[in-house]
Amino acid sequence: MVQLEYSVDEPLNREPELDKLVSSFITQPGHAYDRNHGPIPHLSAATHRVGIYGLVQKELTLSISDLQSLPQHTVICALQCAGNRRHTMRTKLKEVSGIDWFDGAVMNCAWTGPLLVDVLEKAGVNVPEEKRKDAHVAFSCFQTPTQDDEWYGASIPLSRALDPECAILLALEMNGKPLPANHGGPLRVVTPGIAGARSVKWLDRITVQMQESHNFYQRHDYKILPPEAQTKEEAEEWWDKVEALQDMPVNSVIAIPSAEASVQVDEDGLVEVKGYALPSGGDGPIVKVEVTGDEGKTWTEATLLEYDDPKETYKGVVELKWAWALWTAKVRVEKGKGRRIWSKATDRSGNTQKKDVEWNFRGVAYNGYGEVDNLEVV
Ligand SMILES: Nc1nc2c(c(=O)[nH]1)N[C@H]1C(S)=C(S)[C@@H](COP(=O)(O)O)O[C@H]1N2
Ligand SMILES: [Mo]
Repeated sequence: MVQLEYSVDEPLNREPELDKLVSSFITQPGHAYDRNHGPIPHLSAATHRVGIYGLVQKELTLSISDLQSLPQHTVICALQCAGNRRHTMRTKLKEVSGIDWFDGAVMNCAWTGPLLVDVLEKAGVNVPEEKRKDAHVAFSCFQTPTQDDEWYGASIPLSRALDPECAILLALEMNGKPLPANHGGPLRVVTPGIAGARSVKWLDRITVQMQESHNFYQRHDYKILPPEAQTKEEAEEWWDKVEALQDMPVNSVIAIPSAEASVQVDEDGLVEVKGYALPSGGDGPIVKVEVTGDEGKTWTEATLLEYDDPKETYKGVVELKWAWALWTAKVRVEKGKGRRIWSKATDRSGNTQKKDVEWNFRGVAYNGYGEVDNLEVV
């Protein structure tokens, strides 16, 4: 019997305090958010197997040590819930449906394991060239029921899975240690640049197929519905017409100071601001973050913090295009109450945050300016 922690009715969902979250470039497990649609299974790395099925030449069943014997890759990438910042959409625009995430449903970790493409090549993808653009790779976890389905599943386009540049990983380690159970141990998918919902934990099965995953969370959730879909009933007619959310948009968040804080200006009359920024999908890294203390009249360019790895823990990982950027800035804010600060990030491909974004029923992919409100500046 698999030991379960938490339950379908009360799954573990939590996010860290923002000042802790931005205190280190690599997020330690104690500062990482948890998002679960059901209980957490505690699986044994000694007996767990993953099946490779569907449109392949040879079906495979691989153990954790089989996966360890393939070439290992380490990718530093941000993993974020599509609902990160939902609270801002809910309070600034209009009520939405979903967990009230603030700005902390994201972690930036070093993930290690074989590339999905290497495992797929071992099985041999059996989809004719002309059909490959319409094919998908589905990931399933059958360990426990979830809140809206009997299992958990997701899929990504096959083309993305087969592109080594996209770095889709079957992760066995998080920050150089075996994956903890709550983050999907002993095996999870990590989909850099793609919404966390597709990074299936406790992975049981990988299927090459011509349709997207049939799981509720692929077909009936995690989509940016048009604003006409205002209620659950109205949403029903849209789920099949709107594409599943894959790439997350460029984003930034102000972690320090926190909303409603009382902050003191320094001798130059400036307030110190700190936060993180995320590139859009595969368009990273972040190249610029700007901050304003006068509602956009003037913008100050933030300093992007260099990632230094004194112990060379992640030697060989040179590419940071999938990672977040931590930044600091000093910005002029007039003394008084009710002050606000905004941030705006730009990635390598020129994607920039806009001040406001359109409301959507599930409150996913919110990426209006980063902001803190109601500051008292003294
Ligand atoms: N099996 C399984 N995988 C899952 C989920 C889940 O509930 N069950 N939640 C998904 C969602 S919505 C997110 S945002 C991430 C959260 O990963 P974390 O709990 O490690 O933060 O896992 C994804 N993978
Ligand atoms: Mo999520």
